[in-house]
Amino acid sequence: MRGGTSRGPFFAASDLPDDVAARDRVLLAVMGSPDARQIDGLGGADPLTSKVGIVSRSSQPGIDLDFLFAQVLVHESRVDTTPNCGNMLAAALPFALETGLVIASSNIARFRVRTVNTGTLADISVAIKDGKPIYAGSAKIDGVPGSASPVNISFLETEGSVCGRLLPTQKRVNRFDGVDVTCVDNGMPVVILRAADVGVTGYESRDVLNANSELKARIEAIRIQAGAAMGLGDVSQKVVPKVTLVAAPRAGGSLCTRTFIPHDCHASIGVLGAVSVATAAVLEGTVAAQVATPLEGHTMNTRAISVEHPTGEFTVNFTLDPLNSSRVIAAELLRTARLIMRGEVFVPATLGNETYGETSR
Ligand code: NQM
Repeated sequence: MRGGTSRGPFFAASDLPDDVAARDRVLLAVMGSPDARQIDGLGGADPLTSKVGIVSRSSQPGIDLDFLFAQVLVHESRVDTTPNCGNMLAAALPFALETGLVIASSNIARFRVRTVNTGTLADISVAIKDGKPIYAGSAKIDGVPGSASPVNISFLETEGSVCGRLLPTQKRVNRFDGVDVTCVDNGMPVVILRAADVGVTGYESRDVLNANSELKARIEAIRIQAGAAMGLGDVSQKVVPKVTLVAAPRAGGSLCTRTFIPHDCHASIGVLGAVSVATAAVLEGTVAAQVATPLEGHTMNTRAISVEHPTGEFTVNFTLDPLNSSRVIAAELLRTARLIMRGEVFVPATLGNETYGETSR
């Protein structure tokens, strides 16, 4: 399925091994990792297309579906389920409708989905016909060609999803290696720094930034210090926190971003990465707020932040606590998704100690 600007296979949890180590061996084989080209599997040789969604009915009261996101590393024999992924999440409900995990009869299917990785909740709605998702439509998201039917996602209280606190260092600004940073977690732990402070403009293309190994080494050193200060321990082997370079907007948005996830520059920006950066932009004094121009037209308890990224922009609409305007109650955004194929994926007959007799579906 394509979910937002990401793509990967989705599985019913009941089709995968219960044992986590065995499950990860299967996922690595499915995607063809570790290998730069993922030549022996389905992975797209890029972190954005080396992702897996695992869906099941939730046993929690008031929650319809559980969605587990797995980042399958391209170059390493490792699967990371620490972070959320709001892009892959956009395909979870269409997958559940396709496979009968949930059944809906009206024109709009609206279900509450828990991202198991961090316990984050989201209300998701899609248009349906005869119980199946409608994929064609006029909604456009930057980073995906053409248009499609909207997937509306309303994230509820994503504060401190991985780190336990919205501002995990309890400060709006920290300084590492002489550079001011803001560490935030509103669905995704992100370290935000001014592009100009690390010697770039923040308007460079993804390819130019990916080729800048000096910049990458500098931000990785900052990320490792920030990760420890955010309570995440040694993050050198983890895909969080992400790093976002910010600069003043230049296309009518609120601020301009280039995000590293965490070692490759994102083609656009992650969903919850955007929610976290946009949240920092509404908190006075943060590095993001220092370069941001909020959009006009907000009310007492709503704000819209348009996050510019390498392939366009991403708008996040916030509902703030009326009693405390630095507290986000809900973040709403638009994604699209599409069923690309359905079928069986084959893994090698023997993985570790298990024998799969050639197939795993
Ligand atoms: O931040 C990329 C993506 C993501 C994650 C990443 C995401 C999110 O674009 O919610 O969607 O940050 O690794 O899929």
